[in-house]
Amino acid sequence: MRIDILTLFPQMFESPLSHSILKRAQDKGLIDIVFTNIRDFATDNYKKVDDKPYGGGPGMVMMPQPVFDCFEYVEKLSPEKSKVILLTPQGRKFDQAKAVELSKESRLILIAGRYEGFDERIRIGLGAEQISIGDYVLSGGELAAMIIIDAVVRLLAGVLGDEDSPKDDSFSAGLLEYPQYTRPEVFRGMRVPDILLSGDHGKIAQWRRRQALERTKKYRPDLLKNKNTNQRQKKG
Ligand code: 4FV
Repeated sequence: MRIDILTLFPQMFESPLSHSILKRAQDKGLIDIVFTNIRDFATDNYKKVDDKPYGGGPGMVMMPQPVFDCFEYVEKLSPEKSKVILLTPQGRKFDQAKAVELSKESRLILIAGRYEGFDERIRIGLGAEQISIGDYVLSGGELAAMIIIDAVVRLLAGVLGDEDSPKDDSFSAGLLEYPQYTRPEVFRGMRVPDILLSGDHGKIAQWRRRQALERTKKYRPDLLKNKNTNQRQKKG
């Protein structure tokens, strides 16, 4: 998978992408991550990429020209069809289902904004999909882009070793994950549930399912509503 990132702060990505799973995925050639600085496409001497909002109001807005020119330059860098994503609080909320969907693309182009946001013609003109990582305002879209990269790349074949397969991730079945335990059997008086020591995989799977359901009911009942809605929709 090729991932292009358009940003005013490419250096912000250096550290998060150069450790553990994401570094290994790049070293294995499973992903190719390319950064392009939007400011390199500013046309005036001051390398201006933002301007005052029409109609007044606080803050500054990302100008269309530098983003369009940067995008059209990046698009030509590779023949693959790309999925263009604008990171913005106005976007559809990112979730595991969207991560799975994006992991099937051959190329992603992520556009990270700054200031108060993008001139609306950027969204319209680039036919970009808007994605939000949550209902809060960040100082920039870079962290949001990193979160999407992490959640998508770990789903790509060959990225996660078998030891940590995403198969029964939280949310993959629309439920929170069941409780996990590892050695020792007793820690500070707290015992591992006997069922997990029974070796009866049928009973263990049943216990885990029940635990996942109970936890979801307790901590995220909203997920159960979505789950039932999705199932009803599937049944049609
Ligand atoms: C954001 C979010 C986010 C808004 C203006 C950066 C900031 C500036 N992006 N999910 N929440 N972006 O807050 O994706 O462009």
